[in-house]
Amino acid sequence: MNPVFLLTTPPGKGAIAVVTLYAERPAEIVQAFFCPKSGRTLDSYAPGEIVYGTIFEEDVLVCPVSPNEMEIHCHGSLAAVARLRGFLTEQGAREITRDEWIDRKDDLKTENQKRAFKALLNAETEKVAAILLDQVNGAYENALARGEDPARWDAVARHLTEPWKVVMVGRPNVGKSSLFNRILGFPRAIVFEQAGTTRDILREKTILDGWLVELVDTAGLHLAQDEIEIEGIRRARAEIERADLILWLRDASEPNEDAGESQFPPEKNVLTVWNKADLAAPGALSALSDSEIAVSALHETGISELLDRIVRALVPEEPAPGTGMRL
Ligand SMILES: Nc1nc2c(ncn2[C@@H]2O[C@H](COP(=O)(O)OP(=O)(O)O)[C@@H](O)[C@H]2O)c(=O)[nH]1
Ligand SMILES: [Mg+2]
Repeated sequence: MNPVFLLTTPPGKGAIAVVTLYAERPAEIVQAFFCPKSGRTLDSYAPGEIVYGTIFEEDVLVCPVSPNEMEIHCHGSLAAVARLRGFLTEQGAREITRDEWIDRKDDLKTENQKRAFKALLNAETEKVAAILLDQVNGAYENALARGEDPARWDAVARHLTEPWKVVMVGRPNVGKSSLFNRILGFPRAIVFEQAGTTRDILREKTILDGWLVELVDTAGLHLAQDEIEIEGIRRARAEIERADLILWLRDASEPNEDAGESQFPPEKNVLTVWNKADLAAPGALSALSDSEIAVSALHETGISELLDRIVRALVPEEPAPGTGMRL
């Protein structure tokens, strides 16, 4: 086993840097430059014990993790890490990347487990982390062994690392930007009573029920004269092509008004959102279908129901713990 080491924490990114050394006898390498304060030799410490000491003047903690693995916790500055790197290299240890480290991990047997582990290191929500951890522990291989077909979870699996795309379209002034801000919970987009306020695409990442979502506000779809608006509409169409869900906003105060373009690609998931429900005529919203919902972005009514509907449209069935997914 040739000695190698990994910078677990990128230098300069934290107060403490953690460097992990893998070797036949890691203590022999580390004691060349590390002095335990106790005066004992490093190899007299058992795995799990923490050893306080110094590398020249600098305070360091050394943790024997297992017979072949030793962590060194030093100051996180670029200079301190560069010096430690130099010492380890002088002792014949080679630095490895995170990818090489994952490839060497012998508890990760399959490519799916390795991909899950890489994704887990960057998991953004507890829900995503729990699903990825299941895959690290072999949920996908177990599902195959039970004769199940994990392919039905492919879309969910893909969106553990790449957000679901939810695109808001509709005529100018129906309240797309108001609703965009409401869902995000902060005033990201400019809202204005004049049509044509949003001309470019606005996108913002958010989390809905633990799932990663990219919410996209567009210029709307309508016949425009001015060239900037026309380009905005062209961009909105491009977003529609890539959407996992389209929120088609309609104005509940003018239900009979021409709704603008409604020819979405047939395979697309579309939820019709009647906004400005506060201005709707009595009874106008009483007979909505399963693919319609009424809200008021201004008065914040119907928003939590809308969020539930968005989540159920994206992930119709919540995966049970232990569900196998192909990454
Ligand atoms: N009464 C009412 N007004 C709204 C509602 N949502 C948005 N508005 C108003 O409609 C106008 C256009 O809103 P905006 O979000 O800019 O529409 P967009 O052009 O579709 O992005 C603004 O004056 C908003 O305050 C709502 O639910 N009820
Ligand atoms: Mg707008």
